[in-house]
Amino acid sequence: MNLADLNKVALAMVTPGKGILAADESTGTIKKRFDAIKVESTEDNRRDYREMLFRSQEAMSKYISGVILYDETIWQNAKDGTPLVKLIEQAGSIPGIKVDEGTQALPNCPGELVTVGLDKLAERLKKYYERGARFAKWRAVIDIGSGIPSMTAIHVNAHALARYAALCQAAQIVPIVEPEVLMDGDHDIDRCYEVTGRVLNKTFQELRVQRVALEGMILKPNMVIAGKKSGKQAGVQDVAEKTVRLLKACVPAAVPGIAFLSGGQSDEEATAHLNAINAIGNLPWKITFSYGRALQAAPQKAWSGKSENVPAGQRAFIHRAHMNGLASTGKWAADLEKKAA
Ligand code: 5MM
Repeated sequence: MNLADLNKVALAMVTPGKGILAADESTGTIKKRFDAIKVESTEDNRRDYREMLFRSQEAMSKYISGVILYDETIWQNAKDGTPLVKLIEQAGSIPGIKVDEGTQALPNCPGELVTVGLDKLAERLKKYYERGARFAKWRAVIDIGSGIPSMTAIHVNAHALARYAALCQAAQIVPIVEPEVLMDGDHDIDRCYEVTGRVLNKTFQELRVQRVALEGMILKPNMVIAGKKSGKQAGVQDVAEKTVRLLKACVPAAVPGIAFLSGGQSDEEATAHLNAINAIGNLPWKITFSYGRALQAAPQKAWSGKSENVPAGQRAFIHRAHMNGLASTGKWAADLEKKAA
């Protein structure tokens, strides 16, 4: 492992003013997204949609440091035969790859999941590196509910995240470590704080046990936020302060960067929260976005599967990428959204 090079890539992924586009929806997830805009999820439509994003020159070169791809996409070519990976590289952005293979029910833990995909991962990483991937992503999913998460679910998922991260670094690939505490429940912000703390502590404990070099990784956590069904939603400043307080308590300063997931927040909420977190300032890590839905909902709607809508889809993507780029340095303001509208 060349740690200096891993650290260089990790720092590039969190360049101030830029963040990561999570375009790694598995076939089932992208079908759900396409169903919502009444587009059939064919291989060509998935390619056309992602090509539209990767050819958004302004967004890709100014605001997107890296793109997380799904296995199908990393091997796909654009309509003119150029590999999609090349489009990303030509825009000055870094290609990355989702390497987990989704979740399975965790035995003896009703309602809980464990992320799988470690088998043959070393061989897969080698092929992805040859294709151009310089970072990878693995997402663990922790749900909050009555009596969950169990210690077992937190432990097995943290263990798998660390196994994955160690394998990535051995393959000269920067691991994005994503322990996602879902915001689907009716829990309040304090319960999210408590659970996210347990999850982050266990994750870093496992990363240390498995000798992962913290300087060569990126953390992709959830923000500390109330569940979507909670009647007690926290304000933007409360989310920002509790998130920063928890991260300071759990995330070593050796980690170069933190890139949040959006987790089902609205586009503008995800931007406002990121902005408020960065506005607090004096943080030991660079903090940015690694959004899927909060970057793509608007371009998906604007595109709606029609080639004549590609410029509108690209405009919508450029706008969201720009807003989040500003939020990554605490320079976003709500009136910038209205101006664009
Ligand atoms: C883009 O969504 C990613 C893939 O999800 P599936 O593996 O379930 O298809 C997902 O891992 C994503 O990278 C993160 O959860 C962040 O996305 P959001 O939409 O929460 O910002």
